[in-house]
Amino acid sequence: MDQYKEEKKRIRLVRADITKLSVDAIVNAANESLLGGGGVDGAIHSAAGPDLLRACAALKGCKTGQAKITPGFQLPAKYVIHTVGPVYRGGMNKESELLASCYQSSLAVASHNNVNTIAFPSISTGVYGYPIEEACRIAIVETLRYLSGHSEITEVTFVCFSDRDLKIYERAMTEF
Ligand code: AR6
Repeated sequence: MDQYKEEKKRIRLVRADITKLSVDAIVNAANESLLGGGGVDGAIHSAAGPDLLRACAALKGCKTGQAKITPGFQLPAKYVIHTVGPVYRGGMNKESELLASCYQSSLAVASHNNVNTIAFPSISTGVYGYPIEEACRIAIVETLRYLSGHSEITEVTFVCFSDRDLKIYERAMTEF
């Protein structure tokens, strides 16, 4: 597909720990309480320090599919954009719309806060059980669509936590 040839050049795939990245904003795969958890959420809170939890508490939660922003505190990233992915319950419970909404909302919050470079983990594909082959197609297609209308976002990094996940993202990128 050549439709997104230019937008694809603004996407980067890496295998990394997202807490180490020096980008304008990293995205957190949070839960509706925004009060921390395991997985990437736990890693982000421990790297950012306790001020992040205080800032999150002031946000009074976040609905599934939406996104809210805080400073990055002790992280190299300037901001954390917290989004809440859907729990995967077989795929017939609006999971794909809600996951698409996470990417759309996070990118919109980025644009509104002068964020040019943003890094996403693979939202919902850990504890929340979303099959990564499907989830990463949603991540890629929603990002490409957004990038085509928003030149202010200059780079989107998809951060994979294993070689297996990176290979799945690399394969999916070739489909677009
Ligand atoms: N850097 C990049 N990716 C990571 C890191 C890291 N440091 N650590 C884990 N991953 P998960 P979810 C990957 O479970 O499925 C929390 O308790 C991981 O390999 O963190 O959206 C929240 O509070 C996987 O590919 O998030 C929620 O309750 C991806 O990040 C719940 O988990 C997402 O896995 C959210 O579940």
